[in-house]
Amino acid sequence: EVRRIQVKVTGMTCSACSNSVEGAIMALRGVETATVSLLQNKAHVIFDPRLLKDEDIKDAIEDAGFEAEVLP
Ligand code: 9UX
Repeated sequence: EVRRIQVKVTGMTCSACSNSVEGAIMALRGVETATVSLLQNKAHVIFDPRLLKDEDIKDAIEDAGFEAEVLP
């Protein structure tokens, strides 16, 4: 059982930004896949909902220095 979410990420201006967001998400235990689109300002994350909450993903992105909003 996995959960998939899309997160709007604001503040990424180069591919190093999107790589660091991707790395910050992937570093969380329970994340299976994280793909970040610089052009779409979005992250797509697949994770184990027993280990992480949506809010944990948001917090990791914000700790990396970007604004994040989990999309409905
Ligand atoms: Mo390049 Mo992205 O300095 O902040 S990593 S713009």
